[in-house]
Order: sequence, then C-alpha cells, then structure tokens
Amino acid sequence: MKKRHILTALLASVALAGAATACERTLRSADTHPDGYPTVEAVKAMGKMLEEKTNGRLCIEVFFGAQLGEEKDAIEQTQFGVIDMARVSLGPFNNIIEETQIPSLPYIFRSPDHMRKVMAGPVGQQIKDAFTQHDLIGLTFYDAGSRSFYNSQKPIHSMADLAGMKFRVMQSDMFVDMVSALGANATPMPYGEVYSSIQTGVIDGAENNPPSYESSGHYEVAKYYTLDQHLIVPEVLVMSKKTFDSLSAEDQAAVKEAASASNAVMQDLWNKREEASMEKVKAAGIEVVTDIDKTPFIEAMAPVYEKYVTSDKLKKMVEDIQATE
Ligand code: GTR
Repeated sequence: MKKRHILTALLASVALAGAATACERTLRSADTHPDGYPTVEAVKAMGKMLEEKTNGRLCIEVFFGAQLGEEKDAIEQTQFGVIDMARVSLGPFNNIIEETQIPSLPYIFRSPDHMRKVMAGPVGQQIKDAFTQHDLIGLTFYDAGSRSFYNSQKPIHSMADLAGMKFRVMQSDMFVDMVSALGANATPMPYGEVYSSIQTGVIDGAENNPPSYESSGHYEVAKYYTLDQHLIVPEVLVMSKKTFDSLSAEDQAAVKEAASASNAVMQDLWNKREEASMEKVKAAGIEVVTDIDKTPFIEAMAPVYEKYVTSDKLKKMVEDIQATE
C-alpha cells in the first residue's frame, strides 16, 4: 500500500473510532419491532436523555426488527449480559417468572388506563422486584393497548365462531390455555414466524394490538380482525443485572430516570400510532368487527384464573389489581 493510501485508511479508521467513542459506552437494546415503532422510538429517546444526563458516559443503540433474536432469546441473552437491555412483552416471561402471569391474565384490566395505573403502583413494583431474582432490572413498563384476534378465514362475531380454529400465541402456557378455554387451538411460536405461518395455512390467525397487526404486515394475510380485546399485556424494558451492577450509583440513577422519562414519549407515540394503524388497515380493506359481546369471553376465562392464580401471593395481586381505581 502506498504511503498516501495508508494515511487515508488511518484517518478513516480514526474518524470511525471517533464516531463510535463520542459516547464512552453504548448499551445494546433489543426490540422485535421495526424502526419507527413507538417502543423503538421510546428507547431511542431514553438513550438521548441518558447521554445528556451522563455527559456522554452512556448511550443506547436500539437493535430493532429482532436483529438480536426473537423475544425469548433476547430475554435469555439479557439475563446473561450478552445484551444490555431488552424491550419485550411480559408474555414471554410468564413461564419463568410467575408474578408476570398476573398482569398477563385475560380481561384482568378494565382498560389500558387501568393497566398503566396498576403498573405504576405496588403491583408494578412487585414485578420489578421479581425480575431482580432473575438477573434482570425492570426499568419501566410501556403500553401495548389491547390484543384481539385476527384470522384469514372468516369474521368472528362470537365465541362459537372460534371453535376449532388455530391461533398463534406468544410463548406462554397461559395463553395456550386461554385460547383452549375459548374453544380454539393455540400454537405458541415466535413473532417472526407468524406471517408465513398464516400465509401457508399452518395457523388461521393470531392475536395482537393494532400497531403490531399493522407493522408486522399480518393484516395482509389475515383480513378479519375482531376487537374482543382479551389481553392488555404490559410491555417492559429490562436491563441485564450484570450491566446495571457495572455502572456507578450516579449512572444507575440516570438509567432509571431516563427510562421513566421515556414513558411520556412512548405514551404520546402510542396513542398516535394506534389510530394511524387502524386507519391504515381499514384503508387496506380489512374487515373489523367491533360489536362483540365480551361477556361470554370473560366468563370462559374462569378455568384459566383457577389454574394460574394459585398461591395467596398471586391471589392478592389479582385483588390489588381489581381494587385499583
Ligand atoms: C407485540 C409486542 C411484542 C411481541 C409481540 C408478540 O404486541 O409489542 O413485544 O410480544 O406482540 O406477539 O410476540
């Protein structure tokens, strides 16, 4: 290599290193959603606040679109400290942390507002404490609206219409039982496999909130969406305890503050995206069923509560949620 070329290469690598070290330490955060999705943008906003608060000691890079793996794997990698942070649903925690089953119970919350209130209170704290025993720090809970069924076959107007149909659920035994209690069949699978599974007829459909239904493109292959709103599962942003413990007390506090502050950003983006997503899928010709009687759905959930709300501790959590105004 000629001298001039060596110099150019050297300068380029210095420039690159400079860009990378503008921040002393970049935390890697996983998200299954595409760039621009409210959770992705909320964690990016948290990163900006964190960089300011720590004078550039800490930044966050969001690896969106499941670049670091599907949620179950991202959770494990975060527990091991391979990934610093993960923004995931509480659903995939259900089989490993029993407390997370309670806010994941069908029809436990009266509305997304009720969920927000509960998760900002003692029940939310109880869940954060449970994370610590599993090598994770629960930083904040985010909104995920309400989840409803969609499928490629027919409009669902009642529970009877669900009979024998096959739906994908998140990888949580409780959701398998939830779908069975409604008379349908459930297949737990990672989010990234749902589109092709509907397209090829392996499953008839899945269930999710409007922004996920839209951003995943599932509406392209499952055009019947029934707003039965059976689940209001909070999202959570967790940090690896290994990463957290490696930070100074000052930086730990900054992480917690920036995470809480990102909630307002999330809320605003979420409200806008929910509306925009519904408009987009309707414009694409989706048939949305809104006039559904939820009472039989709610009543059908009794065996699920019986199976999963077993100990006094979990019963108390249910009572605390119900008592939250
Ligand atoms: C979305 C949620 C994701 C993921 C996904 C799923 O609503 O935001 O974190 O859990 O659902 O169904 O796998």
